[in-house]
Amino acid sequence: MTIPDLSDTIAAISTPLGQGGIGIVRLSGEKALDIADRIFKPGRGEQLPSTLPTHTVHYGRVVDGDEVVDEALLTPMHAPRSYTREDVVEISCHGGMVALRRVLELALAHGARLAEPGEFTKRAFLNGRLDLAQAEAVADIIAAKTEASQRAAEAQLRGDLSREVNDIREQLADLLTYVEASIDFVEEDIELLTRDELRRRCDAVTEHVQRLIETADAGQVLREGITATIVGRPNVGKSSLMNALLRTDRVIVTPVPGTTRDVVEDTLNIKGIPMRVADTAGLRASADVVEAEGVMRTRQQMAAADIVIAVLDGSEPLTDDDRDLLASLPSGRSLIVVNKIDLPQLLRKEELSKAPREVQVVETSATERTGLDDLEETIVELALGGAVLRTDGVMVTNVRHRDALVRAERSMGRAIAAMDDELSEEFIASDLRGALDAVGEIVGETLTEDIIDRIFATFCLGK
Ligand SMILES: Nc1nc2c(ncn2[C@@H]2O[C@H](COP(=O)(O)OP(=O)(O)OP(=O)(O)O)[C@@H](O)[C@H]2O)c(=O)[nH]1
Ligand SMILES: [Mg+2]
Repeated sequence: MTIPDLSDTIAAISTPLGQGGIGIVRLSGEKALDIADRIFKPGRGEQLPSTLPTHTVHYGRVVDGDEVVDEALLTPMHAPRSYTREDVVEISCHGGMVALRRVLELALAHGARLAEPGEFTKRAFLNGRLDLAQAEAVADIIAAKTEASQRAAEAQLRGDLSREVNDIREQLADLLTYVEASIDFVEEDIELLTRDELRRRCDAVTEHVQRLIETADAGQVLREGITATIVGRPNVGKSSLMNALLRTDRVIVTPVPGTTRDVVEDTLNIKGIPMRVADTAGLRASADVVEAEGVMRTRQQMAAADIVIAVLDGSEPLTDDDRDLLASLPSGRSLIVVNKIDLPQLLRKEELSKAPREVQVVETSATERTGLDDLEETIVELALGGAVLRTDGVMVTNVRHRDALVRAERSMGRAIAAMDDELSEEFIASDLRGALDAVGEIVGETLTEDIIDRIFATFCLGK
């Protein structure tokens, strides 16, 4: 990997765009302190920002020549004790867009370059403060939608995943050394590690890799969340159920069938899993033009969602529209909700066999708020598909990491097969190296620059 030019000093607004009490302009690089000297006058005394002690906060004014741009607080953080390991200056000014832009423009006018998205974190990575898995965790923390996903990202930032990955890399590197040594010493007929011992240790590494892969299904659900669509014929209580899950009156509910005409989406937290849920227009065959369009959108939603929640009205016998819906439920990712169980029940349960066999049935009353816990549990079960959400231990949440582990596992499989077939050491060594490279991608040891650039490009500006 070629190291990109780190000599530029970068600057960006690091707080969200919009109005806020305060906003922060951040600078990082060799000229950060020098630029601060030119645009910031500390409140008392004639001291220049570059002479102030590191990690201290100073009141003063941002100035453009003689003109005062804003009152602000300045925090210098000298290299290497900073986020990027470079000299960093943070200027906290008033959080209006005009003030922030002017401070940023001043920094740019005095020699800084506008930072690219994720460039501060990229520098932290390139300067060895974080490895790639940890750097990715920074973006995950910012994007986390539930406490559980935030906790998983925080553990990754702390280095929990990196430690396990580095442990695997060390073991692989050891094995590779033995195998390569036995290639070099083949004439002397020295066997540094017996084939049995080598085989045993390869199995152990493979198992470790597999243990991590096993956490990835749940991990991905936790990081990326799932999407669910609530469908059913008009008036069965879809919107009421959506509101009950959200614990708000987000969607309009009326006794008139056909109330919801478009797809209404919101995000909720289901036992720690972020879920994007969509309430849809009731499905029925005969409908006006507007409703027909709604029905079409409902079908699109159904096709795209991870989970389809089909709602039936327990207080009425099944209708033809219900039967059509049950027959069209995608198997493996649907569940049936029999709603309105607070009313006398006229729905005959035997008829639910119209649905694919494995579809689970949950009974609720959206208005009385009963059965919701059961519903949430069933949704989580379906989302995880047998995978377990761990509250302790390392979890692989990132598809990129999972993909690297799967490739490592395959390489290990080939290495073990080569041993079993008593092939020469060269074959075993090449597969072990393949596994080592694959695992190294997770922490960023073995990746090309453009892939690394692509990873950081998904970060937000100013991070
Ligand atoms: N008794 C009872 N009434 C319910 C329940 N859930 C919903 N309702 C009522 O059923 C009617 C329709 O509810 P909605 O939530 O608007 O139904 P919907 O499926 O979204 O209907 P459309 O948007 O028209 O497709 C309203 O009058 C609700 O108060 C329930 O569990 N029990
Ligand atoms: Mg509705």
